[in-house]
Amino acid sequence: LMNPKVIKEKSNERTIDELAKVMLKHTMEEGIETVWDRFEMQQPQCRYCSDGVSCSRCAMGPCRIIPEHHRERGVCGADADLIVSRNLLDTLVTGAAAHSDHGRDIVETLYKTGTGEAQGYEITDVKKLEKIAAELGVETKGRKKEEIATDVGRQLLYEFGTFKNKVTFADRAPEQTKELWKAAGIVPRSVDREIVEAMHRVHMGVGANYANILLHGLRASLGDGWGGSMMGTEISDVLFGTPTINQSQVNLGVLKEDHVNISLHGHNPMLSEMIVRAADDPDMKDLAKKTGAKGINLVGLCCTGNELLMRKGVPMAGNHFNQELIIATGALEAMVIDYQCIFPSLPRTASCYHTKIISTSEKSKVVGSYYFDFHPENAYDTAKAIVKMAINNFPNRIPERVLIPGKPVDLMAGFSVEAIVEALGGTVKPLIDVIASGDVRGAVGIVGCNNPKVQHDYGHVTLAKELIKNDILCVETGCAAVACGKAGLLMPEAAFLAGPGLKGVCKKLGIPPVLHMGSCVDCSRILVLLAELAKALGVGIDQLPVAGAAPEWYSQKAVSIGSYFVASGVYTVLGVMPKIAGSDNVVKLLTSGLNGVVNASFAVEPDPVAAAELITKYIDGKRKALGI
Ligand code: SF4
Ligand code: MSK
Repeated sequence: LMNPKVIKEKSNERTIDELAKVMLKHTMEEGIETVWDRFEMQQPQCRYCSDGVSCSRCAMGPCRIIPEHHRERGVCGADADLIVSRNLLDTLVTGAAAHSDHGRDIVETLYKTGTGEAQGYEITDVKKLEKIAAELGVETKGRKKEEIATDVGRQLLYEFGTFKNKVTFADRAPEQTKELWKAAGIVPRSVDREIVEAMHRVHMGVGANYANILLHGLRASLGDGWGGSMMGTEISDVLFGTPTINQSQVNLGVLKEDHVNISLHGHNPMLSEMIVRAADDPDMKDLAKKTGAKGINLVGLCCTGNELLMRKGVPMAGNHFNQELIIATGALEAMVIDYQCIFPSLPRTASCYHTKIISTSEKSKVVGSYYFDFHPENAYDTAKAIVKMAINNFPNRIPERVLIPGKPVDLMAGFSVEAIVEALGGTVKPLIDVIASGDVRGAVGIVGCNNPKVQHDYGHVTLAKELIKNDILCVETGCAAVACGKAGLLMPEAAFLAGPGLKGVCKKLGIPPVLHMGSCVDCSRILVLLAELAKALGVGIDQLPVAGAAPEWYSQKAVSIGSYFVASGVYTVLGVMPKIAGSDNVVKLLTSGLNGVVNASFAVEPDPVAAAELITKYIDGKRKALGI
């Protein structure tokens, strides 16, 4: 058993989220293992793997590059540059595949909604469907929305394959940006092709030129950002509604002691939107009352939570590192998971409480969870069965073990590009005007996850606070947005922390200095916003006074996001070093060489205060180049 002083120190060191601190203390006292404990147990982590110079790609290996012991090549002859670049491409396309497969699931749901095969889904945003139809050349005149949806779905599904040879949404980028892609040979041809080709290129004896491998990584990431992810975002909007500005609440305090609490965790709104509808079913509400609960309380986690928060204002329980802590409250009847960012050990955590972990994706079965075979065809019935299971678990709760650690914080969310443009009065011009006048110096997209290498939420919150102080508007997605929500930065009142120019703009528009733009796939919303701004100014994205940052990233998806930001012309600062330090050439290419290709590059800066300085300097340089 740990001594109380150590417990207190550790909870303070591990997170800045005040309610998470309470829960961390509780888990340590109760002997419940968390991500931070496992991270500690993994120390020291392998130096060769950390530097990216270990390879176990084929059966002649595993190999490691250890120059001081004259091990300069793997058995096949691959040197450090090749091993590092192949590993990085592998990581990147794992992320691109995750996003894009999510996008495909959504597009298939649209298609099946059109053909009448899907159960319970509707086409909610017809205007957006028609806009996308026009981009794809799908006829809309005199046709039913279901017919249009079927054709739009079919056209987008073609873009995963090789026949069409086009990712239509990439046409949304400004001409200057597309010219850079053409010159570099990185125009994405199809969503799946770039990913599969990457797996081909990393096979032993195929790609042997590190620069060529990394360039393909940029192309695959563009297929994700402007393809798979953008489809995920856009078609989710068509099915479930384009987000509008709303108010809700965030942190573990959103749990209700007298309600059946169900958390929705993962990424894809296909299932969680149905759970929202099922929980509203009068039969379910009655059943909840019969078990002695006052009602059903749905709360979000990670990006499924962000999807629901953006569109439905469903309260958000927390980000990536809150997923174990919410179980330890003893007040959670069920955690419903779809896929991505779900700790495989959750059923182990849940086994210490009455919580049921309910998995729903064939792709993401988890040992120890209850599995429901969820498909668009059985969506509503399955959602009801899941809600019923959660309700029936309410009597198993042990009231003496319940610890809801505090009160929730208010936040504002729903800043889709459409909502931002509406708040600006119908065009992006007012935003350009305040950037030109210097009231807003620029904008930064802060995205990504939590990582135990960084104090939980510290990177996100500190960077955002430093940037807004410098009159730089922040737009955020994923766990970064949730971190800032918990810290109170997603409310208009947070404008008092901003510099005078940004403060004035926020006050005038009634918006926060940090805007929540959605889930990880919604980083594509940031691309669309950048494209709109660049086109209005008649420049490429690389010329805008903007930057990207991922202060606490951990996932392969974040590597793809960072890469499509850079490939689109956005300088991007990472708070965690990728596994590339073993190759000076790869480091050089990514941190400076790409400037000669896409006019943007990566930087790594673990200290968020120093990262803010870097970014501010960069933005000032871009302003100067634009003559503003
Ligand atoms: Fe070793 Fe080359 Fe095989 Fe990698 S691909 S494990 S470096 S032999
Ligand atoms: S959930 S990818 S931890 S942002 Fe999208 Fe959060 Fe990162 Fe997952």
